[in-house]
Amino acid sequence: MRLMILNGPNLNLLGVREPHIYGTTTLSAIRDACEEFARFIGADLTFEQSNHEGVLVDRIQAARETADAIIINPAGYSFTSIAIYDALKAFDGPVYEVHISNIHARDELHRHSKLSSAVKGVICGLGPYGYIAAMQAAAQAVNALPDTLPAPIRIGPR
Ligand code: CA2
Repeated sequence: MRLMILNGPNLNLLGVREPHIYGTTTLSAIRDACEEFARFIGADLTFEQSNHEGVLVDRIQAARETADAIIINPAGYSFTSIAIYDALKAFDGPVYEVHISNIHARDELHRHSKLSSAVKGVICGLGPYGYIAAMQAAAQAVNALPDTLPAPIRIGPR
């Protein structure tokens, strides 16, 4: 499975500013954990962060040729970006939206993601572990979890 993980604006500041909201884990530590989990499930991973909406749109478009699933933490663009919404709708594989914090428990400005109706699943409030949970869900969705994992993890209850 080819997996693309995209991170939106200001997530490069994770672990450095506002730890009371977003915790103390840096984006580089999250990347390391995702790379380790990708090796564990045999996935090819690209992991990127951009502060620019157009760059994120370009990456999502490129994923049409290079990825089987997308995981995106759109950060502030969750609440504003029709361009990212349109790009995600044009991707054929499963897309998972991840938020480190529980956006439903946040202030009005950070509560309603415009992108959620363009994705297969939303994970929020699990902290950095949300990325690993999303990777597992993405691999399960495209039937790419290793056979060695227990059936409830690979295929879930039927
Ligand atoms: O919880 C998340 O992952 C968010 O996507 C993070 C976004 C926020 O706008 C969403 O409501 C929820 C903000 C990312 C900004 O990250 C910072 C990290 C440290 C210091 C300042 C900003």
